[in-house]
Amino acid sequence: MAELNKSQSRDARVHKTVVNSWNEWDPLRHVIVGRATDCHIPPPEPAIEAKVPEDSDMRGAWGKRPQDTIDRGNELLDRFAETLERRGIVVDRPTPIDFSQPVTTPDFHTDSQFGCMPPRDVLLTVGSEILEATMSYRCRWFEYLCYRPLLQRYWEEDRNFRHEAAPKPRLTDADYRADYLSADVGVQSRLEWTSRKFFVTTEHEPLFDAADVLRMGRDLVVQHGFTTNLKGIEWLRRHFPSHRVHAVNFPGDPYPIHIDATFTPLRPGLLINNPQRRLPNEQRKLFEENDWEIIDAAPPAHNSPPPLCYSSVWLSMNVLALDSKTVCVEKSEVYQADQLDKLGFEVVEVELRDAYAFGGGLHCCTADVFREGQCEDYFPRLKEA
Ligand code: DAV
Repeated sequence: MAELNKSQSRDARVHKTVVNSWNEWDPLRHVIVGRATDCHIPPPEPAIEAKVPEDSDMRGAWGKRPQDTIDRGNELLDRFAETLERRGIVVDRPTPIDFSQPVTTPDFHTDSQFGCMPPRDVLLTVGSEILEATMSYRCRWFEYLCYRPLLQRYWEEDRNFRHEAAPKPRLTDADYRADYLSADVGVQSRLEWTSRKFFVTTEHEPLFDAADVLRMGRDLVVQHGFTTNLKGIEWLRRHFPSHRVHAVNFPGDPYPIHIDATFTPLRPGLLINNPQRRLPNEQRKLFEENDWEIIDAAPPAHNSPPPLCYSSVWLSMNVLALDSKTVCVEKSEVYQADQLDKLGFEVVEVELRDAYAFGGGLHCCTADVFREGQCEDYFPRLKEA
């Protein structure tokens, strides 16, 4: 075996895929990094109308994104993948489908799909399982297909790997509150609605995006918002009976999708929270009683998102921990980098801002396959699930 040349040894390593990841901070060894290829701005649909900010340049625009921006996005994603590989992390990439294809199911129609830049939204890795989320946008219903070549390979290579898929939702109009469909709801009404958990998604059927879930060992912390409803959280609770599943919500966010620009664990005992979207006091107890410190995240370095971007400026805190001492931060996010540096982390600068528009930041564009470590209890004062 010592005689293997480089490409053979790489093959040998690839054939030893093991799926295992229990949290957001143990040493990362194998990850999926998304692609910007063929990414489309999807046509209007209820969930998207609710999320695209009222003053966004994306309102009314849809279709394939300009090729030069896709090329630039891919260049940055490829470089990020190389940075991870240089640190010894195995990186896999999705296989884009033709996102220009319309989708018609017995229940809905959409004129195009979205893309496969943010695997974090679709794939939830819990231990030796990767679970395909229900998703909650019609244009993202088939996005799991981009990851099937990888998941099938993992299934062949790792006999303990559990490949699971949550029940595909119907996504009829019954899943969405018509109140949100008016283009001029106004930010004040949105803030009032989201603070009382009146979100665009109804409780018609279980809905969740994987990026609403934080993995913290035995505990899963799930954001209730536009992309995950209470039935989705209940579905996760029944699906992971050995875990404790906690619903959280963040008043202050007029467009609450995905937890990873709002509440970011960095290492056991330390979380940063978006200061404009603070966890309500009642919900802080869970963390404080178990010796977790929640501190305000540093402000973003930018006043507005890049062009044609869904996400807010708070992608600044959408960081990827490589282990509990090392964190990847977007290169232009100098305040976030400085805060992490002062907290004692090694900061790895990664240029990604020109790829944000395709689906998010460093955490969004990755999905864990393998982190060292096992399932631990970081909330020892909680009673059994
Ligand atoms: O702040 O716009 C972005 C999350 C992307 N996964 C935000 C949330």
